[in-house]
Amino acid sequence: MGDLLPGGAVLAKLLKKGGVEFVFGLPGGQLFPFMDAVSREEGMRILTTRHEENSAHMADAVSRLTGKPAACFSTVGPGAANMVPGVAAAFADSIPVVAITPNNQTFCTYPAKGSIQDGNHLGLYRSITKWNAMVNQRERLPELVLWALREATTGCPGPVHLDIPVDVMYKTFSDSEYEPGYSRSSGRVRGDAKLITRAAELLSKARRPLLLAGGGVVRAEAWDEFRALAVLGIPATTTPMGHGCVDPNGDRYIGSAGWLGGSAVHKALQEADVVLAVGCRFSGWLGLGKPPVMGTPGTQKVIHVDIDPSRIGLNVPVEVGIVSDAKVFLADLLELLKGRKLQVDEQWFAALIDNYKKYMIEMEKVAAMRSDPLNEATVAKLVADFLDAEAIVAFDGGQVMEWAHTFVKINNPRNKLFTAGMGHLGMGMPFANAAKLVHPDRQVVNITGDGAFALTCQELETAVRYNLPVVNIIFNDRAWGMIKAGQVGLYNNPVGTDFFDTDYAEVARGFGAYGERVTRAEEIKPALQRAFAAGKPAVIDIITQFTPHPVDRFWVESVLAGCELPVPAGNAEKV
Ligand SMILES: Cc1ncc(C[n+]2csc(CCOP(=O)(O)OP(=O)(O)O)c2C)c(N)n1
Repeated sequence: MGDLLPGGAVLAKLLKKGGVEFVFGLPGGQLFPFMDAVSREEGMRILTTRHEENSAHMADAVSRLTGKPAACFSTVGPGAANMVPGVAAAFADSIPVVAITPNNQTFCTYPAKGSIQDGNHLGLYRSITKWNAMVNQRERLPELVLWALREATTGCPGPVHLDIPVDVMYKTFSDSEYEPGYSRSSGRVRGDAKLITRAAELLSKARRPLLLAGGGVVRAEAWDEFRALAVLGIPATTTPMGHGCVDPNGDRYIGSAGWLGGSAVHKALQEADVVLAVGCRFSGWLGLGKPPVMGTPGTQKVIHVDIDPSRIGLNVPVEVGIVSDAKVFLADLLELLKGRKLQVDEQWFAALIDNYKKYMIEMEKVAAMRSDPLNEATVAKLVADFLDAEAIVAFDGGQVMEWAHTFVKINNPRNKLFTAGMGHLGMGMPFANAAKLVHPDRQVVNITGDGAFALTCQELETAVRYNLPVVNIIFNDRAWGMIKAGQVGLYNNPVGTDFFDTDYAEVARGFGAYGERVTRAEEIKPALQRAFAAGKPAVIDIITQFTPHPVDRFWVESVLAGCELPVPAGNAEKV
């Protein structure tokens, strides 16, 4: 018989077996065996954050960047509650994360008897995870950890949660008990050949076909196959989750990221006669597949490919629904389409490309305007121009996020960090910190609003402690800009949306990071150079003013669709 290991150490070994390398969390007494074991386990790293939400955000980001699951942990009760927002953001985007909470002893939980920090974590996490369980018996720990990993990473992926009573965490196991094999399905789910043939026929006859990549293409690492399909001469775009699957430098680019992509994407989504949507769920970024973002349901033939059968046909009626992994589907389709003569209306395609070019010219005009304080287009453009092609960019904040989407070119989906499902303000810094951990040699920036930044700015200490020299670029309009604009547009009454003028450069210095405040356009590039040269986490606090964006109308038209607005939507969009 080998060593006896506490449950926490068994948990660490099993997570490693399931491919988990990074574990993020915030300590509590129930977690000592686990933290001790992870720190000693070769090939694993444990990092602590300054708020549990950010542990979950960091695990989420690692999973997006590497394609492998990562884990996060919190303590009992308040810690478990604090970790919820980060797990919820991963759930909304189908990202595999293993969230671990300890709980009080088996003899006094479920139902709880009033121990300190008692919490029904199972109930708390049920609605924000794909699967969750309590380890209700010491013997079941190995089985349930492996089950959790299997659930997180197979089918449509997603976060899972394990609630582990502290006595299970400390009780010892012999090696015959803790070394079960980890078996899970391998290979990829292949779609029905007849349906793929039908999809190929529809596409090859379509006059206005449109290829649409969602997060499923990214998860399946199928962006090369998607691009190969686009090369055949079919217009292609993406959802915000699939952003990067289309080459933004190609001469037939029309924009990406659902309605954030601007007028040509919108035109393509409305006018296409056949839409091939791969790994996409027709979320709000596509107007749930309806006007004003897409055509009237039923007027467009939709070929919907997803790993999850329950999503097919949910928001839009489909002509062909194919349950498949994105990568094998795209390869199969490519084989069928190669050599076929497509019927794409070239005039239509040319009009889309022209529309995109004109849209960008208009956007550049806004960026070229000089104002005091600077407008957000100017700042976004100057930052985008500065970045390397391989920079990893976190998109945080409200209005700033729209302007960043306009100018930052994403050539690889794993260069973009954005919580599309939740639109979760504050994710930028923890996501960027995780990116620097995974890719220490790449430029990593967090483009954010002042409101979003202050939600998680304590993570500057985490970045300093682990030497993660991320550059945080704050568009500081001293307000919840996007929300204030909406209040003004609809009620002419901004309520609680203006801030005190906080000097975030000074805040950064307080945390031991590099900080600089910028007020003029010509200072931006030198400030970025100094921030990257600083060799430590940095904050550039740029004084800006709210700048309306042409896609603002979609917030009103889709987010507030069906509401009785106090003024016509047309007035609200002029905010
Ligand atoms: C966690 C969270 N809380 C609230 C919101 C609602 N919200 C959306 S945009 C926005 C304002 C963002 O302000 P800021 O980050 O300063 O960016 P700006 O709009 O000023 O560019 C708010 C509060 C949200 N999306 N996420």
